[in-house]
Order: sequence, then C-alpha cells, then structure tokens
Amino acid sequence: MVSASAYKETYDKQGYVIIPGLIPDDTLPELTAAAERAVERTRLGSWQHRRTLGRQFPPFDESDPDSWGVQHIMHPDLGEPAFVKWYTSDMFVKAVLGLLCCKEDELQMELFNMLINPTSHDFALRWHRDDVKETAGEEEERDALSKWHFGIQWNAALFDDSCLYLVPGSHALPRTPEQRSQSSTMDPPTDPMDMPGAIQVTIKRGETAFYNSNILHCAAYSSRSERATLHGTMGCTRGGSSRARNILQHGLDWMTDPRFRDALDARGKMMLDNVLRMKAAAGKVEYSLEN
Ligand SMILES: O=C(O)CCC(=O)C(=O)O
Ligand SMILES: [Fe+2]
Repeated sequence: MVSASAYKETYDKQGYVIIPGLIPDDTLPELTAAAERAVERTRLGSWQHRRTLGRQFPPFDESDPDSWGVQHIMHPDLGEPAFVKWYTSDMFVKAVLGLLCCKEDELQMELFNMLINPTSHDFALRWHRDDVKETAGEEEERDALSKWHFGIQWNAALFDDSCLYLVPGSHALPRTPEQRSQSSTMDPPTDPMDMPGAIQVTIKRGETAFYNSNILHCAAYSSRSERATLHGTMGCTRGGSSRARNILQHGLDWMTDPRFRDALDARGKMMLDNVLRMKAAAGKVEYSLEN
C-alpha cells in the first residue's frame, strides 16, 4: 500500500496524483445511481445548473441544449444526499487533508460538480490554468503559481475516464515559449499530445485524480464514451480570499439555503461556515477565464 506521504510527495512534485479506493465499494453503486439520475434530469432539462456544450468556462448559458457537466450536485433541490455524504466522509476528507496540509477546522467547502459526456457531438477545452489568464506574462504566471497552495481539485471517476490531459510539473513553472504559443488562443488543440510534456490521464472507475487546478491542462470529450466523473474542490481558510474568484464564479448563493446546512453533519457545517465567511467578505465576483 502506498503511504499518504508518498502520495503527497507525488502531488507536490507532479501537480497531480491518482489515489485508488477513496470511494468505498459499498458507496460506488449508490453514487453511480445518484449520478445517473442527475445526468438524466440534466439531459431532460429539469436540472438547469449545467455546463453548456460550446462554452468552456463560467458563465454558462442556455446557448445549447446539450451539456458536458452537471453543476452543484450537493444542491438540496437535486435531492441526492449521497454526494454530500461522500464529500464530507471521513476517508475522503482525510485524504484531502493529507495532500493539502490543512487542519480539519480550516477546511473549506467549495465546488462539487459532475463532468459528463455530451451526446450531440464531441467537445474539448483549450489548454488553460483555471485561475491564470492565458495572456499572463512569465512573472505574473510565476507569482500566481507560487500562491496557489490553498486548495485542491479532483476528478473521481464513476466510469473509466481518459478525458483529461495535463503537463506534469507545470503547476510550479511558467510556460515555455512553445507551451505558451499552444495555450494562447481560445481554441482547443487538434491533438492534445502536441503540447510539450503533455500526458493523458486515465482514471479508472473508483479512482480519484487530485490535481492543482493551475496545472496546465485541457480535456477532450467524446459523445460516444460514457463519462460521469465527480469534479470537486476543497480549500483551506489560510488562503484567505485567494480562491474567491475561482470558486464563487460558479455561483454558490444556493449554499445559504438553510435546508442545505440543516442536512449537514458537524464537519459539513463547519466546512460550509468557512466558505460562507469567504463569500461574505468577497466583493463583486469576476470570472477567471475568457470563454
Ligand atoms: O474535464 C476535465 O476533466 C477538466 C475540466 C476543466 O479543466 C475545467 O472545468 O476547468
Ligand atoms: Fe480546468
């Protein structure tokens, strides 16, 4: 068995690490069933918090009926408590705390969405860092990356998933001129493997890929291959407002609904209170990236 410190070492060095077994065997069917119901509602139009096909980043709109993501899967209106139960579970939170170097009472609830395959046609995201604009110069990039230690993102696959590409180590380094030239337009690549240093990440059902969301990454979505991947983030309150733009741009007003808080356990309530404090302190929210 790989030790927690070995996972942390890989995560720090490569900017990502894949950990098996964080969705217990008896939880996998329950999460998959909840995911299938949420996907169906999204495709039928009865769940409107979604990532619209054709739009890479927030804000998402109604410009296409097809979707590549289900947003806010812990929302009480979705009525799927399995998602929040797993998000706040002992085993999963322990793994996050180990990678994030955060104390439990500093843990901040953030995003929990699901990434799904589109059905009408294939789609792709351009090479990007989630919270650094493609126009950032070398110094600006270095500065942004050096401050991005207070949160973690993950893809937990409910079906085998090979959609994500990334450049290992690029969470800590500004882009080379060639990497910059391949990540400076709004267009997704014709072949993600053309990016110097790129790898394709394969996440098996039940595995979780944790990554620094400012690692250089992109994704390609096939309409023919089923995807339902839990896509979330958690933060550490020591980051202050550093994550506010990246997180709040997705629209977290629904988290103030008392029905949501009332259904959480003590840890969940503490995590929620932490993010609501950040939200209350944040002014007007901007978007991290251009569509
Ligand atoms: O589809 C993925 O795995 C990556 C999604 C992504 O990069 C994003 O939402 O910014
Ligand atoms: Fe991204």
